[in-house]
Parts: sequence; C-alpha cells; structure tokens
Amino acid sequence: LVRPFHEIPGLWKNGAANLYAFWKQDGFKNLHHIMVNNFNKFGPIYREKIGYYDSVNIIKPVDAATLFRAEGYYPKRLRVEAWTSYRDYRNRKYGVLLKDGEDWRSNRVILNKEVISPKMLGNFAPLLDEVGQDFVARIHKKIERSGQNKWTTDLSQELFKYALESVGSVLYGERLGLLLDYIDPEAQHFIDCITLMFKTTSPMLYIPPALLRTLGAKVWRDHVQAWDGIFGQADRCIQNIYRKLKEPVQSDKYPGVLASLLMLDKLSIEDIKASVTELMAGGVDTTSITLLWTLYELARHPALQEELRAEVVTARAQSQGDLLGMLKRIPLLKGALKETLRLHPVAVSLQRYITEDIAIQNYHIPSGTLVQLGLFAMGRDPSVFPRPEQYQPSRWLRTENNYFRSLGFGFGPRQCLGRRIAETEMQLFLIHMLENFRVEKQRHVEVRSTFQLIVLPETPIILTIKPL
Ligand code: HEM
Ligand code: 2DC
Repeated sequence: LVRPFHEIPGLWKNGAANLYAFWKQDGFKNLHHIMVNNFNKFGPIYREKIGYYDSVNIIKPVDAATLFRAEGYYPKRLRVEAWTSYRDYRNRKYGVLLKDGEDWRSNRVILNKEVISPKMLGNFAPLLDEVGQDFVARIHKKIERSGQNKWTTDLSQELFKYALESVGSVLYGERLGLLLDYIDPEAQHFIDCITLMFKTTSPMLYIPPALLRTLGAKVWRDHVQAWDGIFGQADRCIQNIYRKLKEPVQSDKYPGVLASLLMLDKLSIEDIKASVTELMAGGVDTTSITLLWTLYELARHPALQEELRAEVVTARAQSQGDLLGMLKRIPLLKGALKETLRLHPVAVSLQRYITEDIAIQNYHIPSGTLVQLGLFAMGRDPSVFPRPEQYQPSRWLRTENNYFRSLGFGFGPRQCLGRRIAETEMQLFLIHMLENFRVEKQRHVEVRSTFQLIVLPETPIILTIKPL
C-alpha cells in the first residue's frame, strides 16, 4: 500500500523556522553535510522546506531511475532565482541553462549537435590536447624557476586558467593566451567573477533575490557585479569572433562552437550569445576543481598513481599518435574521474519537477513536486558504494554494478551540455600530467569541502609536483 504524500518524514511545515535553524547550522556553507545528516536521521526519503525552497529528497539509485522516468519531455531543474533575476534586471536573454519548455528544447537540440555530439570529439580533442601540452610546458618552467627541481603550490589558479583556456579554445577556435607569462587582466577578472558569482548565489537559493535587491543587500550587489564582469568579457570574445567571420577567409580548420553556430544560422544571435556565455562561465570552476580533487587523491594514493601512469604510457604507445584511439584505452583513468565525482561532486544534488504522479519508497508524490537526488550523499552511502570512504577507480570497471550510480553530469536530455568537453579536457590533462610529473602531498590531512553553490575544497590543497 502506498502511503500519502503528507506522511513523508522531514521538516516541511514551517519554512521560516527551518531557514533560521539552517542558518544557525551554517547551512549556506554546509548544505551537502546537512543533506547527509538528514538521510541518516529520516531514512532514504525526506521532505524539507527551507525558506521558500520546498523539496522531496531521495538517495537510492532505483529511486533516481523512477525520478528520471517522470521528468517529462521538457525536464526542468530547480530554478536558480539569482541567475534569472540578474538576466531580467539587465534585460539579457536566458541561454539553455535557464530556459524551459519548448524554447529550451529547440535551442538544446541545435546546441547538442555542436557541443555534446560524439562527432565533435574529433574537432575538440586536438585543440584540448594542445592546451594540455602548453600547461605541462608551463609547469616545467615553474619547476625550473624554483631551482629545487620541484614546485610546491596551490594549483587552483593555474587550473582555472587551464580550464578557461580549454573551453575558450573550443568555443572560439582560437587561443586566449592564459598560459603565457603575461596574461590579460580582463581574463583574470573573468575568472574571479565566476567564483564570486557562485559564492553569492548560494544564500539566494533560500532568500528571494527580489527581496535582497529591494533591501540593497551586498550579496545582490556583488552578484550583479560578478555577472556584469562575466558578460562583459564573454561579449568581448564573441564580438571578436563575429567581426572576424565577416572577413572572407575560408579554411578547412575547425572554427569553434561559436562560429559554427553563427554560420549554421538556426538560432538567433541573442540566443547564441546567451548560451555561449553560459558555456564559457560553466567551463571554468567545474573542471578545474574536479582536476584539483583528482590530483589530491592521486597524491594520497601513490601506488594508484603509478598504475594510472602505466595505463597512460601503454595507451600512448598502442595508439600510435591517434588521439581518439588513446582516449579509448584509458578505462582506469576514466574510472578515476568518476571516482572523483563520486566523492567530490560539483553538484550536491540533481533535481527535477516531476510531470506525473510517482511512488518512491512507498510514498505517493504528486506531479509538479520538486524532487532532489542527493548526489553527494549517494556517493558516500555504504549501501550504494561499498567502503565509500575509499578512493577506488577500479570499482567503475565492473559496469554491471553501475546502474544509476554515475550521475556526476546529471542525466538524460537535460544533462550537462559541457559534458564531452569536460571529460575530454580532464582526460587529456591527466594524461599529460601523468606522463610528465609525479604529484605528492606533504602530510596526510583530510581536506574538507565547503558549499559555494558548487562543492569546493574548504582549505587550499597544497601539492608538490616533481618531474619524472
Ligand atoms: C548542467 C555537472 C562541466 C555547462 C550541468 C548539470 C550538472 C553538471 C550536474 C545539471 C545536469 C542535470 O540537471 O541533469 C558538471 C560537471 C562538470 C561540468 C561535474 C565538470 C567536471 C561543464 C562545462 C560546461 C558546462 C565544462 C561548459 C563547457 C553546463 C550547462 C548546463 C550544465 C550549459 C545546463 C544544461 C541545460 O540546462 O540544458 N552540469 N558540469 N558544464 N552544465 Fe555542466
Ligand atoms: C546547487 O540546491 C544546489 O553545472 C541547489 O556549469 C540546487 C542546484 C541547482 C542547479 C545546479 C546547482 C545546484 C549546482 C551548479 C550547477 C547547477 C546547474 C548547472 C550548474 C550544477 C545543485 C553548473 C555548475 C553549470 C553552471 C553554469 C553557469 C555558471 C553559467
């Protein structure tokens, strides 16, 4: 017998009181840990209302399957009001990230062909490979300059540059030059704006931005400044390509996502601009932080690092210069990236407004409800992943066990649009790093994570990089 919706355990009767309790627990920075505690307290399903944010939360892979079966033809995530408020405030179009319904679908279908289709890998991989080579050359130089035959540092700033250079090369078909000695201060400003944009978004998940705007609150002002910086820089990059496209130089070189979309002429220029800006902004902190966590895990597991190096060396030799061939020969490295996203997912949760009534854990959930899969909590649930605290890339090699477990990029037609770019960029990065350096860590201290819309290391991760 299916139990009624109102019997789902949890705290959902007083949104204001729950918001206060949430704030007292430093919830804005600890959303992921609070979700873990809630699953421990209430079991595999709970309902919650914090401020105006009302949702049903689930954690099991089978329940995730039920959720995604009910997502409908126009899958809809939680609306991040801070982001839509900014666009409305500045009169800027929504891109694929923020659109919904038919408008989303028609844009997404066209973007899919240019951004996430496997056919594009042949175009993207050589560009990303070149960025990977330049990154390694840059690290060699840093090591040389240190005079100690090693470099001990917090790599995050370098990784932000690597990530922006990578996504920029794919979007614009040309290099931004972020791995050179002198870098454009505006590009650095763009990177800082993205971090600020994420950070200022999280409080506004629970307190309506419209209210904060009326109050003239600092978070809202900072948020506007951050997006202004992001759009300003993206507009400059887009203008630059747009201008060049008018000059009649034809070549068979891949021109990049933006130029391809402009030539295809199926989306309005304003729609293209909005989505390309989102791709550029979405492509920095996500991959760089995932790579930082991966290097951290490899430094903590030296034997595994050697195993991965051996896989890469063999793949390089066997593929004989065929880049895509090499990317097909690194299953353990791909497992390592999945393992990183299991323990350190970028997104704490995946969410959908369901479009039909469903039953989960024997509770009725009506159509229209916001249902969240606690991705961070699932990755650490021992009934889903045996010995979850252990970083074990090989667990992903046995694909029969992976049913609705590898969800770091989301699921279905609304999954991450940047997924192929992100995966290829991260694989090539690790290939080049493993071929050139050994990564070590000083002491064995656990780095905790903090929530700033995405999950980030709470304290700097200091690594030592040594040439092989
Ligand atoms: C959406 C994760 C990198 C652009 C998403 C979603 C997740 C995600 C979980 C929501 C999917 C869903 O609701 O099912 C990640 C992770 C990344 C990454 C883990 C890297 C490790 C990137 C990159 C880009 C990007 C590099 C841009 C090049 C986007 C966009 C969306 C999105 C535009 C919205 C798609 C839509 O609404 O149709 N990402 N992402 N992401 N991501 Fe990523
Ligand atoms: C944050 O409770 C926690 O990929 C909220 O590249 C629910 C929520 C909704 C949407 C999620 C967000 C969380 C985390 C960051 C995500 C976002 C959708 C896309 C975005 C997962 C889980 C991200 C990082 C995009 C961002 C692109 C943007 C900067 C232009």
